[in-house]
Amino acid sequence: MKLRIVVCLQIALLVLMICFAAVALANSSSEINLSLSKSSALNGESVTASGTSTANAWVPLKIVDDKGSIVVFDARKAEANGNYSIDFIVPDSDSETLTVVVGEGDNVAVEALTVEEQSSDLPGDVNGSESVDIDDALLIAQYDAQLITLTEQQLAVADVNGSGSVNIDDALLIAQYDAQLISDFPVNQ
Ligand SMILES: [Ca+2]
Ligand SMILES: [Ca+2]
Repeated sequence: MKLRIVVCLQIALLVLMICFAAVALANSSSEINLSLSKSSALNGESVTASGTSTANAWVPLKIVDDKGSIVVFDARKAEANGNYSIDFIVPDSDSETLTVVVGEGDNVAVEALTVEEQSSDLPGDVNGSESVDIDDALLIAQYDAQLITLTEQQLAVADVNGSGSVNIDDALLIAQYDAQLISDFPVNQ
């Protein structure tokens, strides 16, 4: 069922792209260009895509994640001098890199946007979710088992007992906190 929806969406997308291509062929258009206000951003941050296109023409913008799914779609009209500007919010996604595409048909411009890791100063919040729960404990357990690596920032918040190292003791404290057996961490006391 889910697959069928995906296939339908892909067909719809294809039809849409063909329509855009047909419109682009019908109108002689100026070459579009694109620049982003930043090349890397956090989820939820605002980024501005701007550049020049055909005067008074609609500029479609889409953002594609690293699995090829469109995660943002928007369109703005270019001004009489061809300038356009589109603000978008970096969507919540697992992608490390998003591809920003403006224009239509074969007149498109593409820029890459790096999604920065969420980071948090909250003791115990290893995954940067702004809350401390069992997911954070699991990350530390995986780190302790040398299955994953953690960034310096993550290691700093992971050491909840203030021992100077990050290991299963910290994970256990977070698990206890998650189970409401303790209400604070030694590092906060
Ligand atoms: Ca967390
Ligand atoms: Ca520790």
